[in-house]
Amino acid sequence: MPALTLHLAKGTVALAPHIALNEVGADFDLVWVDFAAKAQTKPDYLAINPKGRVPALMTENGVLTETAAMLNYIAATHPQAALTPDDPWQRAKMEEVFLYLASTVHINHAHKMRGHRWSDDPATYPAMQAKVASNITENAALIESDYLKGPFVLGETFSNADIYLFTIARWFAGDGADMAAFPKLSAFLEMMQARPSVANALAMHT
Ligand SMILES: N[C@@H](CCC(=O)N[C@@H](CS)C(=O)NCC(=O)O)C(=O)O
Repeated sequence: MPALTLHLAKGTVALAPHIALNEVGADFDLVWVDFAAKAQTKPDYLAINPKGRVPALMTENGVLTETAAMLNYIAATHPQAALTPDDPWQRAKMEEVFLYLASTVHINHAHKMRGHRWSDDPATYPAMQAKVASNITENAALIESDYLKGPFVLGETFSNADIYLFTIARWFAGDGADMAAFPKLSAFLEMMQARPSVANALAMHT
């Protein structure tokens, strides 16, 4: 039985650890959480991740949540794949992207579907949804100008930052960003889709 089990749902940020597990050639199982049935809110899943979110990664040490932590763990336990740069500056730049994606971009995106997290008044949800396109467009512009050196986030070296950025940025068009305004990011998304680890995971998430 594989030592790693990833709990995930389609169309979510759980795609990132799924790609990373593919990338390092890990032996792992997938357990799909049925969002349509709100399985993430039910006791069985809350026993795995009390936050009621995916992804959650079951390891020999226990459960790990938070995408960025998971990507770091997968990289550290499979050093041959070099998903984390050795150079302290490059590593810090990767973490900078992780934190921006987790704390700003993903949160902006969540205002489209998950307004109930911020307000108990459904009448406020349309106003939150109306801000998503402009917020995400602003985020995409910063990524295009500052965070994507090209062809990869860190330049010539592939890293976990590419996996995380790909996962989040593929939502941008659906969030209302005009991707024609972001040629570097668009080329990045296209390049990443062709990568075997990504294509294999994507085939299961659509
Ligand atoms: N900070 C967490 C966020 C996880 C998260 O919000 N996941 C979403 C899917 S993208 C989720 O599980 N949502 C379920 C819900 O809100 O009920 C991470 O990066 O892992």
